[in-house]
Amino acid sequence: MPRPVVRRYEGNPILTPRDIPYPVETVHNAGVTKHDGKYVMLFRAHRDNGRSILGLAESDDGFHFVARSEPFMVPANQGVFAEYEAFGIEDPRICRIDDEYVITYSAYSKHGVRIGLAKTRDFGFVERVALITQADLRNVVIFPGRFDGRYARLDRPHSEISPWSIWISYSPDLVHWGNSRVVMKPAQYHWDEMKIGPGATPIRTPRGWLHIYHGVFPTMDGAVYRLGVALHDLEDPGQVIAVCDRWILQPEDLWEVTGYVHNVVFTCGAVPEDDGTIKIYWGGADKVMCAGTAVIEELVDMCLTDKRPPM
Ligand code: M1P
Repeated sequence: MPRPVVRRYEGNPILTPRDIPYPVETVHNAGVTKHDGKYVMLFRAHRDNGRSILGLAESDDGFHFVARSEPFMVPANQGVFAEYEAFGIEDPRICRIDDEYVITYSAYSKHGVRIGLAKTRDFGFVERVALITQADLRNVVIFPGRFDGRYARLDRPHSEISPWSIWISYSPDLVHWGNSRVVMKPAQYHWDEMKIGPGATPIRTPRGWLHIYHGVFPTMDGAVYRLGVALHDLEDPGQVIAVCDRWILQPEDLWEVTGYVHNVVFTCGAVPEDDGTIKIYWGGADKVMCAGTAVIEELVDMCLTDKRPPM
């Protein structure tokens, strides 16, 4: 049997609700980065009212994480953020820009889902900056770079006519976004035909920005969430160089196949290492956190050799 491109860590799941020192039902969909030599994981956790908060866990090796005693962020209780976070905050992504970490997260309320942007320098103090989308747009990942002086992000609006595609937008200041256009669409009768969404913060490689995204396939037994890879142009990330036609990870382990939502692997974070590998983190069945490793060049090769036709 061929070696899997993503090697699951043998100690999966790496973080579960039982590891959290406050009551939570799930620990999943975490953004992960390195800060001061440590891995920092911001995870989503459901409380037993069904609404989500963000917790923080730290690790020396990227696999053994210890959760802090208190949540990192809970829905705001005053001002504009309270209005739009009332139903919970979810799916954080972390992007390092200069000496700050920018966090994007889904903010749910009776008005729909928006994306909040917060900043921290040290994962101690965190400051909410702005709500950077209108309603019904999720999965914002920011590129860790500037393009002609502008920031760029990938996101995923809801639309019946062009269902759940990936778009790019640009901003001079991370707060005001525009020049939006679609860059990737679900491929009919492929593993990601129902919807796709940005996943981990893109990784810069010599051959392009590597983006690990999620794709969903509808079955008679419900939706199946898998992970795939795409390559974006280094200077112009709105140009998709290649999308791999094969998935790189699908639900297989027991805790990916069954949990809070069955048959889900969902990523919000991946950390490139100096040795050319990448640690990929994913939520298993919306219940636990898992990790695996891959060789970055192998993922890039997959994009280019198993490239699907342009959208
Ligand atoms: O339950 C699977 C996922 O469903 C939603 O993701 P998306 O909108 O991209 O399909 C989110 O609720 C996500 O958190 C969840 O893991």
